[in-house]
Amino acid sequence: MNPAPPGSPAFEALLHAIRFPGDSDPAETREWLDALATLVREGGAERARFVLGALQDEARRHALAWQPQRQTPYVNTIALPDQAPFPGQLEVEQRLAAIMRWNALAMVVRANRRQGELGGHIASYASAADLFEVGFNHFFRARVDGPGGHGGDLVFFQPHSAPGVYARAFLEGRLTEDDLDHYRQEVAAAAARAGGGGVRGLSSYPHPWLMPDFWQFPTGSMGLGPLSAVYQARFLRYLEHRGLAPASDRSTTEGAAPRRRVWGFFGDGEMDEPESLAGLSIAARERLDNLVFVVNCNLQRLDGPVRGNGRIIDELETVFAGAGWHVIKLLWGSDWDALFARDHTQALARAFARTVDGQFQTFSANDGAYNRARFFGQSPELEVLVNAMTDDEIDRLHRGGHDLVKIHAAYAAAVAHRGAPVVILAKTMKGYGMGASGQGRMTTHQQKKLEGADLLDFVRRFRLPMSEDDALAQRFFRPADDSPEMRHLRARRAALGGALPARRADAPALPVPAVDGVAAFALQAGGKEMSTTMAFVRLLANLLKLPELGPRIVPIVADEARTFGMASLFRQVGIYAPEGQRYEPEDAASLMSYREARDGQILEEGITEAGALASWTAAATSHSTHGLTMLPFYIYYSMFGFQRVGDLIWAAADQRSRGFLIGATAGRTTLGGEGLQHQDGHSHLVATTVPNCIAWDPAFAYELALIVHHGMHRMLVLGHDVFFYLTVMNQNHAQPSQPPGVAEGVLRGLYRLPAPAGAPDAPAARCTLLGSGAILHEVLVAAAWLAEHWQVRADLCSATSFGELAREGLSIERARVLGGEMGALPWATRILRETAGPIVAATDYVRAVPEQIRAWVPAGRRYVTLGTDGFGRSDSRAQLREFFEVSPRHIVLRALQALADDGAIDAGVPAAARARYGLAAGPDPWSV
Ligand SMILES: Cc1ncc(C[n+]2csc(CCOP(=O)(O)OP(=O)(O)O)c2C)c(N)n1
Repeated sequence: MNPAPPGSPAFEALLHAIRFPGDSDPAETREWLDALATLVREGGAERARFVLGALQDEARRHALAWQPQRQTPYVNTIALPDQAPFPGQLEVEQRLAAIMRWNALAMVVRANRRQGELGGHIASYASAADLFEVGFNHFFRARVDGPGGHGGDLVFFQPHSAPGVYARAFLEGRLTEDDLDHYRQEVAAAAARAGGGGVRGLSSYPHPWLMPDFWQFPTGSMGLGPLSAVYQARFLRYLEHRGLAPASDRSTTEGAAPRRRVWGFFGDGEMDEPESLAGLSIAARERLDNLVFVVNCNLQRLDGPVRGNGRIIDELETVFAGAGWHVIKLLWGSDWDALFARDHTQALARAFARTVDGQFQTFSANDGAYNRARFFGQSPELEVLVNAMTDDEIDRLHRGGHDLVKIHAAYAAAVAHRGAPVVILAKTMKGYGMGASGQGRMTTHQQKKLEGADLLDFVRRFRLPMSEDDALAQRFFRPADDSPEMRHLRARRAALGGALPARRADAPALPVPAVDGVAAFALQAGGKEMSTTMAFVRLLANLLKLPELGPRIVPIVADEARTFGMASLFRQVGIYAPEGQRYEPEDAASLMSYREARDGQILEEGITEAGALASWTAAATSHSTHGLTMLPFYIYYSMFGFQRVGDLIWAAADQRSRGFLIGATAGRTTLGGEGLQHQDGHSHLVATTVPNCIAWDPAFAYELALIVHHGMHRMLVLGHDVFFYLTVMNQNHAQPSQPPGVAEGVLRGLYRLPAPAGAPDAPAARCTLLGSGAILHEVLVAAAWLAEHWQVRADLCSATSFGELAREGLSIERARVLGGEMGALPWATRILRETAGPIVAATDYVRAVPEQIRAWVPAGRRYVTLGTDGFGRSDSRAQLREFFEVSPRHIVLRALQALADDGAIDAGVPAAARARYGLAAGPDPWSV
């Protein structure tokens, strides 16, 4: 019982002591508190904030080293009187949510009953269902074209909650029952389709690659979703500021077009990923109030609690608030309102402050009687709050994230917030409603089965109008078309523009000029000294000047523009900065001055390859997310690409990105002094593992120009969902003009180069040298030495893409074996057949790169590969090429050895060559 009646002096004193333990002068404190209360009452909130700010300033003057706490009590941020009214038909929406839950559950359980290995998740969507449903019914806008239309909101869904999104699409008539029965059975569905069935397989997680008209954003790899969502929101602003997309409503004016928003639904466990938090600062710095994160705080991850001994919501509150986000805590449902209203001693807040998440989880896993005894039984003040409630009512007390009214209020506050991104920390229960075997259990994440009593409990708990039979058989449930549920569902989506998620791929094509119009300098280089990096930058500068294509190009750098000679672009097209340039740049007088502008075109990301890749992906998928084709070129240190942010590249590939990744100063020996952590010898190998990535290692400026042009044609004109990876290097070379007739070979990955000057007409023997990128130049010298020192004639080939040669070879081979088209010859075989003798292939990458074509080398021809396996070193390019044995003398020796092994020259020649060039056995460069 309350020790004193509320309002009495004794009660107030008690309350004060509880709120401010250790107060040495309660009367004085009271005066200050009363003064503040008067100020708020008479001056209003604005005035009160001003005075508190002034006090803080004064406190600093007195060097009090005082800071306001970022963490607030464990209660809802939105007070009951400030809660927006719920506009929907609450009961209908509750029933709809229950149906989604059921169908999602049935989908997983049925798939696993059929084939136990398929997997899937029930518990995550069980916690997220209400959060999704309020979005679908009230907030997520679909894209509507034409006047008065809307570009569509961009929604990132928590990946293992995908069954819930399918369940909704089923009710909306976008998926059939047969489709739901092919959840995680994409191969079987494809086979059924080939046989005339209309069924489609449903991917485990959101994968635009697998369901291109449905999913927009792959989120299956934890952490990439949050990062991508931030950069999507930023890219949306970039398009607006550059005048490429209609400016979004920045006011709250009634009737103004609602702004496009990025909504991101993520797990609380997922927030542990470094990428999840990596974009928080930029989102706040650029005031991205078009971005809402909803963190589904069910307090559990896969193995156990997210923060058993702490409170993840408190932790995330301080992290997000510290980064400058507006934080909305959505912790307790409406049925708690009455308890809070009766809780005059703030016993609830104090009890929450003592309860860690591991304990909250145990409370969710147990029933009302347990919660009465163990939570409310902690003190008389708590006990009295629930003494008029039954155990069942206690059991049904909702967490905020399971209360449609509270969720709606939080979302409404989020979309009304201006000047900062918003995060909603929604407290939910993992496995909500899954009964004694699921809800809040440690093992719930892995649960794929639900049987007998649990199924019936579920149906009862959510009041689903299903027969026991249907429940036990896990039949899908679809209310009649004219039921209030279905009518409401259709009406709400119609009001919000249609179904979602929906991926579109109907952006108009962009014209690509003829290659000689933009790259004559490279095609007719005529021996001019130039590096391929320089050639790339010059080509980019020319493309940027094109009236139609130019504005659609998005140059992206992660603080390396100067390294790659791109500083001139700062002035030419400006660096995107939403606030413009609020300072006089130190180099204002220079022709290449550092120019930031609100409509700047370059995305200068600072030192974040992950952020740069997320920007690149946003631009590379603009054709589908914005119906506006953009063409990003992200240029970076090649070591910090596929290796550093490879998983982001994989996700970009899933998302059907179109654009260019430029691995600059690539190769293990081309970066000279930079050493072990900078010298990349394997990005080309990783690149070949990404199915829609086409990787190129050009040696000459004309190759580079032809390849970039080819890529633009495929991506912008033909609309192929591919992206190009090109390696370029800073080493200057005399650039030849494009020889006649080579274009096809350049673009298929291999072509013959003209014979080297001084090639003997009547050689002692013949061999073939293959090279790519930087090392092709070593190969050219080796060919000259072979002729001059050993009277051996070398046929020369440039291999612009080993990966493409290998892919084509594999396809042809497969078709032959499976009885498809016969007789086609892989391009590599065709070209190499025109050459003679053993073949030596050398690149600036690991040997596995040229090894990819071994199977397509013409029969009977010896094939020797050279490469840069091992850790890099700091030294000059020449020293490094000696060390990795890709210098001319090593290439010559290998060619001679191959000829000797073939019996084409005297067996003693290699020894003579070793003596002549001073080569002897030593440790392997890759030895450890
Ligand atoms: C990068 C990465 N690591 C691990 C996983 C495997 N995984 C999938 S879901 C999951 C737990 C997710 O927990 P949480 O984010 O809290 O979401 P919940 O299911 O609890 O809603 C893990 C570890 C993954 N998908 N991606």
